[in-house]
Amino acid sequence: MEKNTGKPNQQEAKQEDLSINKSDGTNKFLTTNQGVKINDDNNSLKAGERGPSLLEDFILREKITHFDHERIPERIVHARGSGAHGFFEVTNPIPEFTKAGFLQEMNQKTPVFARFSTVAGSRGSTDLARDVRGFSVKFYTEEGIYDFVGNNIPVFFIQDANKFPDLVHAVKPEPHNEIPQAASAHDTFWDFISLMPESMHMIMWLMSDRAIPRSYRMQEGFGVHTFRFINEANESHFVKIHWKPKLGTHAVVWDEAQKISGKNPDFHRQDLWEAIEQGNFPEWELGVQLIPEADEHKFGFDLLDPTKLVPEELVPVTIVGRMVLNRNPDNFFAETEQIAFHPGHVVPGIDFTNDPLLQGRLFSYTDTQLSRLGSPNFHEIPINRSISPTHNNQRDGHMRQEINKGRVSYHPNSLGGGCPYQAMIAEGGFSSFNERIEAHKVRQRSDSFTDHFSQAKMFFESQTTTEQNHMIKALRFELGKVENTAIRSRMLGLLSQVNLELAERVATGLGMKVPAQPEKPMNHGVGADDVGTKEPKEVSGDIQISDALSMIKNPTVTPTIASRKIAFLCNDGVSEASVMGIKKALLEQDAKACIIAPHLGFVSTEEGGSIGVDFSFFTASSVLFDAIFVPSGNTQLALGDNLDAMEFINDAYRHCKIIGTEGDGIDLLSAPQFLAKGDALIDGGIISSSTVGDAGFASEFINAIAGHRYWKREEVLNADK
Ligand code: HDE
Repeated sequence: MEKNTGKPNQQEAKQEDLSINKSDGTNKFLTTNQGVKINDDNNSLKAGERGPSLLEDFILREKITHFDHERIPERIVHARGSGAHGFFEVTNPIPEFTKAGFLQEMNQKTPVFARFSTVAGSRGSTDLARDVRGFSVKFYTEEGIYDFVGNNIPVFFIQDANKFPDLVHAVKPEPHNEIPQAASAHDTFWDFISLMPESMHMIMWLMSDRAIPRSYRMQEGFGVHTFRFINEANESHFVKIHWKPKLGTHAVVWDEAQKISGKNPDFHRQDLWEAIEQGNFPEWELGVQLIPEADEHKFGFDLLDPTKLVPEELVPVTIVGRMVLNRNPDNFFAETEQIAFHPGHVVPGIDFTNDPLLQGRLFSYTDTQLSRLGSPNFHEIPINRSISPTHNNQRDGHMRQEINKGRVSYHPNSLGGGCPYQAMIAEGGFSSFNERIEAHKVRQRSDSFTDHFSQAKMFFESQTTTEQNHMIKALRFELGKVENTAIRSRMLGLLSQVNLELAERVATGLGMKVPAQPEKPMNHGVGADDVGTKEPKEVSGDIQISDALSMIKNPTVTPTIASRKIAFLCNDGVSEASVMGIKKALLEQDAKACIIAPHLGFVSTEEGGSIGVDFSFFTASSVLFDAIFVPSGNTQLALGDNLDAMEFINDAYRHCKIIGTEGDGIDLLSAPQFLAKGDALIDGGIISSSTVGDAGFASEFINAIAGHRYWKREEVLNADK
């Protein structure tokens, strides 16, 4: 009987399982793959010192052959990603809603591996593309694998799986010239979107700062589809699954994102890796919105429609546990690349709904692993292997690892004593929820799926002015890159149905007018025989404003600067007391202080000593830091002549970052080249103290950094109404 034993601390079980496959060459001989010790790994076997290589050289042939086959196809979507190990811990058991073994007991721990990704770009593309982020978590439960395969945005572009290849073809680089990489700002994407009004809610999210997170650690996760939880009594509740980051949800700004892409395309990957190495373990709370079966039709939208979310004001999120990522992989390929997620990997207590997007996904994921990982035995790859034992009658195939004993590989059998035997439901056997279905076979979309604008409008109108401005600029950028004006015009027509001011302000940026009569979408969502039968519905909604949708309206519950990076702009003659005092205060809060100077090595200090330099202005950039500090020092003002230093301060100012100065450090901001000109533009995001070592200053500076950005500055900077 292998039903969940409810053992509370299984968190190391997956590491123990992986350990049998780990290899370490320290203090070992170099060998071939056949175990033969190698005497010379530098020279191939030749007929004479200057002669031809010999085919006989099995060492050379084996090494080159393996190298030739080192690459596997990248994921068709979500190719660029990064992951880590950790655990999930129950903080609020919910046996009344689900019998899933890993959610039953307080403090019960389950090992997990999480992978975060962008969607459109290739494996080597930038982390900071404007894109949805994949958010996948493999739970190694005692009842088998449960995969959460979600995104950092709670809705999706399309309602039916049949449109997914079209969507992905439209957003990927255009097929004739393979341009642009990891970007939606091109004609084919917006051509498709302009003909798909159902995508408008998702487009609002994609044009918001949610699509350019500050860090993988500072983003939410959503299951998108409505799933089911099933309890022991076989009762079903609809469930929407959320991950809420402990560090709060934060983003960068678009100008910053584009610069990061050049300065450090591995920005998110490195941030995740370093945070874990430094012991700042990323953490999320797992929350659920639970809806009784009887309430299925209670809402103004359809729970099966993946372009809709359930506003938290209508159904609150109940927190049930937390996930902590505390261990980096040993090997990127073996773990992060070979991990294979599948929304169809569920355990008893979790089940599907008839969301037509989800239904299509249930087919796609195993299918894609067959070509990506090359064999139906991908479940045997160590990172994919279940920690609960597997026994069945599946056999053979490429690269089979398991050695199945006995003569029986079929069921039912008598020769093997009927083994392996089926599990009763009470023994943990999976049985699908017995939903009653009585229907005609049709290729049609439900009328309840035709309201495409209410929630798009709710999302836009729930944002703060700062966030709305960012969305308008994003649309001006994206549509500004579209060459075909008919596509731009169709988009303006769709935007006008979300919010007229939004459409008009985007139109101003494009130098166009919002069309008086939005163009009717062609063939949208219906078959050729049904054109015109299902128009998008007029705007109506359950609620108009949902504050939960705004990042700025929801500051971090426990503000912290842990793992934030602060650049100290230094020059020869800097005050050591100023640098060391603030550095100490930041380190005490687990933040990172980096010394940036015109050259590497050391800078001499006012006091006659020296301070080690982490980066020169040439190798660092403001966009790679959360805030900057200009210490006191009588030659600091000379930094104003350094072009890179000037760009540093201008960018920090423009991206609404907190800038701290001590003593005469403030003078640097008065250099005429800087956007921030000392007293003239001092705002709430510039924290200064005229004296060095003022404890009040350090805590004010720290509190301001914990607030992420001083967005109010944009009112002065962006007079672009
Ligand atoms: Fe995926 N998706 N998807 N997707 N998806 C893949 O599977 C697919 C969708 C998501 O870190 C692929 O192993 C179809 C929604 C994530 O390894 C592929 C449809 C959501 C990841 C696939 C969708 C997702 C994938 C490519 C529409 C959010 C990365 C490689 C019917 C709920 C997992 C792979 C990882 C990956 C198909 C829509 C999330 C081809 C057909 C909606 C996070 O199977």
